[in-house]
Amino acid sequence: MADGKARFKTYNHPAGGWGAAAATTKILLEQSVVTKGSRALLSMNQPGGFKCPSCAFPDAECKKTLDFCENGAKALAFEATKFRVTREFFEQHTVSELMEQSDHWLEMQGRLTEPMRYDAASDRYVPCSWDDAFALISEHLRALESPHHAEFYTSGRTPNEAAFLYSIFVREFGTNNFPDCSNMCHEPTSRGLPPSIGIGKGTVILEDFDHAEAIFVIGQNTGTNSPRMMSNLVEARKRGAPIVAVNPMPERALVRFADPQDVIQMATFGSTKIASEFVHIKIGGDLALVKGMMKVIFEREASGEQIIDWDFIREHTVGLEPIRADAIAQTWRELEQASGVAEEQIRRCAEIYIRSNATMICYGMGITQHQEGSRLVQQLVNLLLLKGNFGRPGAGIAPIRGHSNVQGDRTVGIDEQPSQAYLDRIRDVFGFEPPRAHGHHTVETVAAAVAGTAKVFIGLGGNFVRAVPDTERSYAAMRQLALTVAITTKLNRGHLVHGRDALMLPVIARSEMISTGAGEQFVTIEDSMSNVTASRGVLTPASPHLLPEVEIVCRMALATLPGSKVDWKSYIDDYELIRDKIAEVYPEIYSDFSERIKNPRGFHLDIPPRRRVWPTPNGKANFQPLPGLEVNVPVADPAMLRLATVRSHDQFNTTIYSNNDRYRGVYNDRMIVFMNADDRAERGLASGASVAMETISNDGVQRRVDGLTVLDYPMPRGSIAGYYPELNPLLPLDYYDKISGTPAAKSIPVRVIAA
Ligand SMILES: Nc1nc2c(c(=O)[nH]1)N[C@H]1C(S)=C(S)[C@@H](COP(=O)(O)OP(=O)(O)OC[C@H]3O[C@@H](n4cnc5c(=O)[nH]c(N)nc54)[C@H](O)[C@@H]3O)O[C@H]1N2
Ligand SMILES: Nc1nc2c(c(=O)[nH]1)N[C@H]1C(S)=C(S)[C@@H](COP(=O)(O)OP(=O)(O)OC[C@H]3O[C@@H](n4cnc5c(=O)[nH]c(N)nc54)[C@H](O)[C@@H]3O)O[C@H]1N2
Ligand SMILES: [Mo]
Repeated sequence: MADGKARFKTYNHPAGGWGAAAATTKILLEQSVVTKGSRALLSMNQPGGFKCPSCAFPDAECKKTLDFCENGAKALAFEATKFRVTREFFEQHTVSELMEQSDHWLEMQGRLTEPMRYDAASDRYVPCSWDDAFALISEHLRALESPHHAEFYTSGRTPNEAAFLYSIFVREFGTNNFPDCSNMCHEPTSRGLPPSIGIGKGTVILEDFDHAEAIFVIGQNTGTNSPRMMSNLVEARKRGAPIVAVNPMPERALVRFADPQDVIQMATFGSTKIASEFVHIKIGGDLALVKGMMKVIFEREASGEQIIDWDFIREHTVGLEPIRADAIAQTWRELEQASGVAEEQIRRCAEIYIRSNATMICYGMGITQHQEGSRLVQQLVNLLLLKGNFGRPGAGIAPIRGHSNVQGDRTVGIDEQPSQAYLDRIRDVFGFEPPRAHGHHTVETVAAAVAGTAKVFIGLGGNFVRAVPDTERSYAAMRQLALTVAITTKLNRGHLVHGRDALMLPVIARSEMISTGAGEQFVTIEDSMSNVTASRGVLTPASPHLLPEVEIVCRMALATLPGSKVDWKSYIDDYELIRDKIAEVYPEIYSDFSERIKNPRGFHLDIPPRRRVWPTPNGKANFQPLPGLEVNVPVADPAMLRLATVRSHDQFNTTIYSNNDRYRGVYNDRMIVFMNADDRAERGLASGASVAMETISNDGVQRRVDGLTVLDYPMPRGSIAGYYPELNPLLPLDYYDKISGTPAAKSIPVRVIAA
């Protein structure tokens, strides 16, 4: 798959440190943007600058002079690249030829430069004017029998202003079909938390890291996916706060980390041991770990110890008793078996939790991407509630979100299941009657394409076909559509797997300036801890033909909805008018938006559980049950292994920066199966053997990926890992959390067989 030979070399250094510094320089060099990139890096996450286009972790308040990380620098370098995809490029390559290229190759071609339309006769993308592009969209949308035959995807890099207008446009057009990258990501947070605590967002802020007495990091690869959080973990560790890392992969940065921004550590080649407790959990074993910890707590409480915060329980919660009975009823043998963790270690984890007066639980895709992802998130809350770990400094639940504005997009209306109260507000503010029926999430969108009811797909950012499950079926389904529109910055698979008509609409990126008839504009984003801040690009756009996302949304609306009640024209020029409308629709959290955003540090959206106020129907925090110890449908096949599809250190979702994964010791290859040597030997496979993987399912569909290499790796028995998106063909479309719609990408039942 790669240009050279795959290499494996155990990474013995701490994560971060000089390795990260060297990697940053190398990337800027490769994209030929050393001066431009370095200059732009100085503005990233600084007041008056732009927000890092990589992850959603908040930036530190003046703590560091430079607030970016190796992977933020990569995201920027690939956005600011000097390479360009021009009309000449498309003259030279048919779409079928491009389809043969790897995701990495497509990404390396550079930034898109002008709107293009697919020409079936030549199998090429050909230039097309912006006016013609909007006319084609309007023609297709207006020809539909029902507005529900169109699907409007959003990826989480889209800023608030564009996402808000998009949600208004689509609702005025007449549907709530809002598949979103969040539907594959932290939707179990957005759907799981509200019944528990009344809001689908995390409850901690950055300062809480300074007060936490214990931090759990569960199913999240911090050093790679939210590297800026490493500074907080390092500081907490130096203060002596225990950190419990729960992961089937001994992720390097969670074990040891040198802060590349810490001059002393860099100079002395020192590093901080991060996890005081590394819990080598089986895939899907977290439920058993939580129940085991609870069992310890309830049993010790029953024998006279005072552990549980009874004042808090009585005043603020409902539903403790069934949770207690269920935890007590579990046997240690079953808990050990389901978690893969010894009783002794579960007791140590409980001890850390018991001793701490302020516990924070951070979690990522290792928790959400299971068939019971939403209810698993609720179990983490149950654990926190026992000791009143809400509304107190250093305590709370901390979903670590992915895309930089994925949380913000949801806040401002990208929601396929909007509440009736919200729809009433849209009606009152904009004067049209929005559709009331719930729309499609991501999996339902693919299903509608498979069924042939979906006809038009518009993607505001992202790389839908590559991110969704069941690659082969999804590709075939998307190819049946009448029109696909990709509003993007860079070439990706989504442009190549397209409908009969297809458009590629290139946008101004996060790091670039937006100038309109009313002068220079800024956009806003909401990070993973509900801070809203302004983002002002500093670079000249990659091409003079790019448009801002806001303008593209407005012009789609102008072309499609001639009798619209919304003043789309005014929003193209003046983004403050958009923020004023956001304030009108969300007065509780966004009042005085335009004024408050003038604060260079932005502002924090209210999170009622921080004040021990619970916006649930009964006004309480509710313990939520999840019987048993399984978070996935059990499979009765002795050869079955659970596959987690994960990110490497050198990718951002479907964007592959390189074929290396430094911290895991993998170079020049992504077709890897991380596997316990005993599981490998049991299958009669040699170390480094070539293998294939097949999904175990009973829907009669054959799902298989060939060309893989087994790598002996410290995985728990029965748990294996490999890379997303290469292994998405193995993930069945109907294998998802029914509450949130999130595909169970961390627990695919597979067989590994000799090639
Ligand atoms: N550089 C970079 N940054 C990113 C991204 C990127 O691709 N690259 N993507 C962004 C996005 S959209 C997101 S959502 C986040 C994703 O960030 P993460 O949540 O870190 O996502 P993953 O890399 O998918 O891996 C999650 C971790 O879960 C572990 N895991 C797998 N199964 C289980 C399990 O059953 N239990 C437990 N406890 N752990 C398990 C894996 O070993 C892995 O360490 O990062 C964001 N930031
Ligand atoms: N098997 C498996 N599948 C998964 C996951 C997994 O862990 N395992 N993770 C899931 C998760 S958490 C997520 S979030 C999804 C990600 O799904 P998406 O968000 O759809 O995918 P990305 O790879 O982030 O999208 C990258 C593309 O976005 C475009 N882009 C970049 N910047 C901008 C911008 O500023 N504006 C616009 N308009 N476009 C831009 C570029 O063209 C780029 O090619 O994938 C999901 N799929
Ligand atoms: Mo994500």
